[in-house]
Amino acid sequence: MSRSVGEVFGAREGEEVELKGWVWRKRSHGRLLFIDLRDSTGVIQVAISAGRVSPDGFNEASRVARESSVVIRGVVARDPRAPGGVEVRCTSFKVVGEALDDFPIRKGVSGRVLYDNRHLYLRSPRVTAIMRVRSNLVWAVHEFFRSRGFVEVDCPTFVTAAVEGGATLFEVNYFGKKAYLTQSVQFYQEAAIYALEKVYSIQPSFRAEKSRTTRHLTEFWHVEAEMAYAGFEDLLRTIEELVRYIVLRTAELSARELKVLGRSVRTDEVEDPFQRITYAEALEILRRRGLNAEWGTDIGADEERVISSEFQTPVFLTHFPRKLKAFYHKPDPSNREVTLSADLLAPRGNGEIVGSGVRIDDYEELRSRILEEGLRPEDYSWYLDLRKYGSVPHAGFGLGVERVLKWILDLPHVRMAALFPRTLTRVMP
Ligand code: NSS
Repeated sequence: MSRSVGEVFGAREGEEVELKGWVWRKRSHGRLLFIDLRDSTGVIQVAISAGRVSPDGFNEASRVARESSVVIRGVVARDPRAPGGVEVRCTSFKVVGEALDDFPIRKGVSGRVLYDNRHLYLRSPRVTAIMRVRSNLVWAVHEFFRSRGFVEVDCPTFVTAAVEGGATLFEVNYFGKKAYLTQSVQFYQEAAIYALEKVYSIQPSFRAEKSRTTRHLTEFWHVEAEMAYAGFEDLLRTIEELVRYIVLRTAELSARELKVLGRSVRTDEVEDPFQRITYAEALEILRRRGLNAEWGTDIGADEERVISSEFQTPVFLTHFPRKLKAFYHKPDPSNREVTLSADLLAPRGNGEIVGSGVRIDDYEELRSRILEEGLRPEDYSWYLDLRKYGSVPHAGFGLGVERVLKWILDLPHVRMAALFPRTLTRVMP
């Protein structure tokens, strides 16, 4: 029976195993060859000596090029000289699919070459490990919501109106009509809570953002949730518990991958209660640090870096002015200039990972905010309808999967967290 590389590391000395994988690296010492065999679970050294395999097998192994697919059989041996202390001493070697050309992914090639060849670069053990951590992270998100009675909903991608302002919409020709790719499924979730009360989704969102930063993708995966009968405090508590759960659970599920990456997750960063500061307090920090920060200043990447550097935990930035937030945000009843909104900033300059808020639940108030923003109530007719039939206080949030992974794994760029990243300059491969 075939075994995975990961299993072989735990196998008995002397056990016979079959492995199916790819040639990651090769070293030749005349009649002794070493192949690092790669599969989805790791890399293991295979020693092929001329005396142990058939002459045909040895010939095939001598000629085999990097990234050819192979099936090998052999005996498990503990050997302190082998990476990870285990090797397989080969008894049979068979090529399944020969590599026809030199593999373009080599040590020292530029980032551009790596991402032009993302379809091949994915095979690198480090990228494989990141994708596994991502999968664990998404699993943790499902566990969290399922254990709390949230229902998963799948929302449309073609939409007809902006959620987060019109500037970042991708337009699509929808049989001669104008449609857009969704920026957020929030409005559909708001409709769904009147049936399901607590819902969540994990879907792609699209933003035509012309920002060349280390944290912007034009297509990113968005964890979003919406809760009926929820207020500001419920909202912040849910976000904090989710983020803490994601970090701790992903670390727990990803021990092997973290070893490959040479990383440990900073679980200490989420142990204490997350700090909270208002927008007004954030401005004071900025001023203290010599930045120009008048009321109404947008909190961009640079400002976020300065603010989050003052805290060891993720920090909630709350009560943004109405003008800085989308029209649906509910004004704070005790100061209507600001909204019951909160962004969560990750430590170490990673910036915003969550955007959230309490929604306006009053029909007339929502309609007048739509008009005030220069939007057309007709475009939001069904969204307004939700406030006509048994409206309730409600709140929700959105969290970017790639941004959270960037923070947890301390990656230099969000593109490293996406299988095939989409950015301002890249839609291929
Ligand atoms: O624009 S957000 O702050 N908020 C919303 O879209 C709400 N409508 C969500 C909701 O309440 N249901 O985006 C939420 C998060 C943000 O904090 C980031 O983590 C992520 O989505 N995000 C992005 N990640 C990567 N690239 C880009 N361009 C991006 N934009 C937002």
